[in-house]
Amino acid sequence: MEYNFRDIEQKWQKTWAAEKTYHVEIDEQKNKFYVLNMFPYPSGAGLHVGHPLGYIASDIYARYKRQCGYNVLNPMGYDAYGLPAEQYAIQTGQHPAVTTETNIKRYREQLDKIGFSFDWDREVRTCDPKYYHWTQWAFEQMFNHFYCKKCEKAQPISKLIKKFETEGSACTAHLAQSEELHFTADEWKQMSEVEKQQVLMNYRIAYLGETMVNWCPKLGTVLANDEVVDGVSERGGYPVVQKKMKQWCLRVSAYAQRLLDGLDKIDWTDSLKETQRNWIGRSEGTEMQFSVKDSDVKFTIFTTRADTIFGVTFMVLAPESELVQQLTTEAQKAEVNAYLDATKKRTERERIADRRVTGVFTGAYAINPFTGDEIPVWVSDYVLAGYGTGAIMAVPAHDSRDYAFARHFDLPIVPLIEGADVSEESFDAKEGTVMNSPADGKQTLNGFTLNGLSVKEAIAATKKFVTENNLGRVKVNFRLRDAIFSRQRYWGEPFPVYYKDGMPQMVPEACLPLELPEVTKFLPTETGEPPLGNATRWAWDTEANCVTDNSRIDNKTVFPLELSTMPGFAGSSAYYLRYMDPANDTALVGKQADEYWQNVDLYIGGSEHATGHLIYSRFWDKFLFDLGVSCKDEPFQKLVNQGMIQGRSNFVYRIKDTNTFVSLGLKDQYDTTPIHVDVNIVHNDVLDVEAFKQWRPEYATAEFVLEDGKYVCGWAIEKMSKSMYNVVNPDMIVEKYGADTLRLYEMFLGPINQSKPWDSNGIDGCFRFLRKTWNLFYPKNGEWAVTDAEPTKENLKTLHKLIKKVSEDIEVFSYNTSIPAFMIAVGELAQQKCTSRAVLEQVVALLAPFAPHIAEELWHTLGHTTTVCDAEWPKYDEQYLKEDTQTLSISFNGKTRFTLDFPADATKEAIQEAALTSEQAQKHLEGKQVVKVIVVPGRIVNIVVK
Ligand code: ANZ
Repeated sequence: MEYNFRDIEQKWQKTWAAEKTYHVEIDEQKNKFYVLNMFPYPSGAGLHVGHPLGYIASDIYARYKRQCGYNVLNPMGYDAYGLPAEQYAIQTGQHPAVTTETNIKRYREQLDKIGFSFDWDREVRTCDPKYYHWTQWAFEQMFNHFYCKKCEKAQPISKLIKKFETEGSACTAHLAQSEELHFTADEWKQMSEVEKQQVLMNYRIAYLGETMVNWCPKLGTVLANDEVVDGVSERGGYPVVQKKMKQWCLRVSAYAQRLLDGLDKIDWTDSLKETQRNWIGRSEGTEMQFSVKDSDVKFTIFTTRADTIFGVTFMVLAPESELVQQLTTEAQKAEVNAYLDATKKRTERERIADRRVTGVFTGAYAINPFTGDEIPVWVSDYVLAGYGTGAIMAVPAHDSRDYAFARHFDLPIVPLIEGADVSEESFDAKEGTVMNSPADGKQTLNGFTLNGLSVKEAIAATKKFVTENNLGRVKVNFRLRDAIFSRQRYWGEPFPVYYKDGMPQMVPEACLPLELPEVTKFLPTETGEPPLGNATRWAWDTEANCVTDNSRIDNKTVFPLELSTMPGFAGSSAYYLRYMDPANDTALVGKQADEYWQNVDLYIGGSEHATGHLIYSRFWDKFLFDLGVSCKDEPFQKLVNQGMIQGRSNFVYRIKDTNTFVSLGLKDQYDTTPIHVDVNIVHNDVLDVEAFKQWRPEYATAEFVLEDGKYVCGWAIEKMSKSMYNVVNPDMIVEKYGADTLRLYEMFLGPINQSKPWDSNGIDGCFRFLRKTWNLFYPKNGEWAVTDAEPTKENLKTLHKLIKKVSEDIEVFSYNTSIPAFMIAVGELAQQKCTSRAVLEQVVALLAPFAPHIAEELWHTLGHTTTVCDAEWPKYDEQYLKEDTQTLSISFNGKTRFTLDFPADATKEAIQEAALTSEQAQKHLEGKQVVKVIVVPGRIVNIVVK
């Protein structure tokens, strides 16, 4: 029988689906293993060969673990909310739900052809109300909890209300909060309902906060930093301004320390952990209070170098700081306001990246709490509003940005050590510090000095002094910000929120999900409200507990619903939990499912999610852990980043001003222009000339200058993209070579974590290998040849070498090295004319994770009636790998003369004896006396003679 991959693959895909081979349930008798892929956004373009790379890698591992006896969960779903579908809706009027559905169908068809072991019964779609029910539920929980930093845990807000009733704000010192508030229990009791709600908002984990956002008035929406380029929107080029807006936020920052500590407990790459550590950005420093001359105002700065207090020559406020208005003198008002207007146009990212020096003097002076010196207070956008306190003490002799500022505005630069060099040359711009020595020879009015201390000691001494004298406090700051959680978009999860007296109220939990309403237009309304403002039925009836017509809004029992929707990361934050128990309609995940599946053992996905999804879902999981919903406080135990598959583009060379194309080797003889040609009509860099003529009408009459009767194309490695015609569709490969070849080839391309170009040229090799494997079973005239013959020693050696190599490789995801090992083994077995069932059966079991279709077919032909997915993973036995003989070189006085074979386990004495008495040795020994024989088993025998 021939290797007919088409029939085989279709047959088994159908059987697997019909028999639910990949369906998995809790099985207390077995250990679990949870494999997860980052679920795809189903885009209109479908999958290209780069997409399945990670899925194949995880599928191999999932299948391997199953064969090792684990109960493996390997689910798949769709991250189905998102911008492209909404943009498409705006352009064409096509409802995003419709395009999303179409795209999902196409993805599913493509995925099905590759033979993944996904349990499709567990599929989730983030846009499905049954799914986002639990996204909304989690949001409500976050709204109803605050974070206590002392117990490092989320707590119900009802607990806080009780505390306020008895102690006022005394208990808030250890809480994660937007702003420090002070009130007594009595004051709390006197507050109106709205005032109380305002106070509580300060502590909620999901809260409405005033944040600076990139606002694009023309598009009517907030934009993410990477959607803004040079102050205008990336799409459309409309002006973007910095605007303070009320937005839903998640208090991710409350979890900063836990997010940092958790990294030590998980098996991720060092580089990914480092990226997260930097993103979290823990910084230990001091908050110090400065008073203002001729004013009651006091303000606080954050510094990591408290010891540099003697070198402060000016102070700087962030333009957004409320202090700017409070401190600016009449005389400076106009200048300051003009500056504030100018900086509004710049995004925070531009401000960090840009080293242009700008700023303005407020007219006010602060008092140095150590020396009593008067220091001018400036405003500049190099100080960021959202970090520390949004105000700094500037030490130009020690900090590069302060230095540049001082130079620009001609402010004094005072070194900590009298007379030290503060010239431009002395500045180590990279380090950002002129010198790292603490102040010497300076002291406060009351005699505090830092003389003779190291920097570290000086910082500690200053901190102590500051704390003891009530000048400030020690403070740990994190760079990690709270996440802005609202989007002015249509195609996202609606917030389960309505507004009463201007304050948000949660839709009762029992009424969830709150379904996304229909709208006639997907654009913002004429009055600038988000697209949900176009819905006519988007009000909440608090009596009937249901959505109702906007016309019924009376703000007594019927209230307007929230118009923003949730961002992309909402639906992807807890999806791994939902897969454990996808049909549960009373909980996100039931106790039993959660306790059995625990968390993801192996997560495979792109490294571009390092600071987005992978921070948000860790945060989300920790919150659910606090609630007792998730039993593990880290969602993803091991994480592997797969590399990108780049495109391998092909070129043809058109002779200028003609329709004639010249082959690569001859192109230098002409004046030519390279043109991208569709890689799908090029095979091994040879152009299919007829297909080329049909490719484009303008090439129908093309002529060719060939070399050796062929048209050879040029090539280059580029991003895989439609515009470069280098997109390879996996369907085509499956059609031509089969899914098993595609799977093998994707893994054969190189190490999973590296980026590498797709190069169809090598694919034949993988196909030939599978055919050769097939031929082991059907060697002569396609006749089944497997026998019950005892395996030979050689057979077993080949087999066990393969078991060892493949088992070790899989454990470290080194699939690209397993495949050559298979090729070698199959070659050897063919040479040995091995027909032994005992050997061949095990080869099939080893191959099953990589090429499941051919393996399943052979497995059944071998007489099995259950799936190869449950074939026990072969165990390797060291004894078969032992060599029977060893070949040693025999030298005389250090000169190698010949080699001899010895039994592998021969003793030194036996080797010596055999070497000396061997026939070849006699002529070298003739007339000589043996002085010494040195035997190194496995290496050499040296006979010293004289
Ligand atoms: C005085 C000083 C002297 C500083 C010196 C540094 C070096 P990290 O480590 O990142 O936490 N800073 C504080 N708040 C800021 C803000 N909102 N925008 C911009 N810069 C800010 O950095 C903390 C240091 O960055 C602080 O310590 C402060 O400058 C500055 F030789 O204070 B330093």
